[in-house]
Amino acid sequence: MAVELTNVAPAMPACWRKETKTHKFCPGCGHGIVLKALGEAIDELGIQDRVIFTVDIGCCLLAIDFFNVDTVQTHHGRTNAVCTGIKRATPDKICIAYMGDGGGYAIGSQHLVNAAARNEKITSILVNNTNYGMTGGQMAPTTLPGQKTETSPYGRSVEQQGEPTHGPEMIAAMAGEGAYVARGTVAKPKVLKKYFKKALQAQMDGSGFAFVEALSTCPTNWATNAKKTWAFLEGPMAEEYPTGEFKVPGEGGKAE
Ligand SMILES: Cc1ncc(C[n+]2csc(CCOP(=O)(O)OP(=O)(O)O)c2C)c(N)n1
Ligand code: SF4
Repeated sequence: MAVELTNVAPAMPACWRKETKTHKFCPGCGHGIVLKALGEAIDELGIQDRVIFTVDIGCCLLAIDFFNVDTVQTHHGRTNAVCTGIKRATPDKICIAYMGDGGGYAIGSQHLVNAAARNEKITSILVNNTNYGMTGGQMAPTTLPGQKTETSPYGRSVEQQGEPTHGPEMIAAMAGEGAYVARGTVAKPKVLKKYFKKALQAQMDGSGFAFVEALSTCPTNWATNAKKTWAFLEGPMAEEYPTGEFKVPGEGGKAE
């Protein structure tokens, strides 16, 4: 359902709230690009009136009033579980879980893994910015080997903290037939939107669990200027985390 907009810039997705406010993300944050791609995907599929959006605690919660859709704020790490409950209670709704890498891969990993194992018919979106953004840049499961954070001042040690989590690879290996799994990046928003559309379509078709990780930027905690922010995203992050489709209903799939 297209919603008539009054004071939204034409480039904004129609499903954004018409009472626009200044967004709350830091300058250069990737969350806004991820959300714009998601909003356009919702618009293009024409599902705004069916969407229920659940947001984790973290900088992702700043998306709570972005879209003109029903939105639920969950406890940190519990977004996939809450989203699953809503979907089971209202199967005709399109339920989207939105979280950070701390929420999804650390405290909430059990919910992500078990939602995938049960092939829950939800769309789960995880923003990988290699740190805990909201709480000041602590090490996350996705922090790169050698990357300095507030809690790894000498760089992440693989010996002590293990290898970074590769979520889509893990979910693709365990989710059942009909699941959709991909990793995109804010460096390629059109491709990211394509993945979101496919992940939403999988839910609309009832085919299986849909999971998209989005590589994103956090210049505030990385302490980077615009040039260094983009260089980190397209250099070390892209190297550690290949983008592409890892599982497509009926097809399989592999990273680029
Ligand atoms: C149960 C619980 N534990 C810890 C916290 C503190 N906390 C708030 S946000 C956050 C980390 C968020 O990081 P991430 O999930 O990576 O999202 P980002 O802010 O980077 O988008 C933590 C640990 C909390 N709110 N609730
Ligand atoms: S702290 Fe990082 S993730 Fe959070 S809004 Fe700022 S740039 Fe974005």
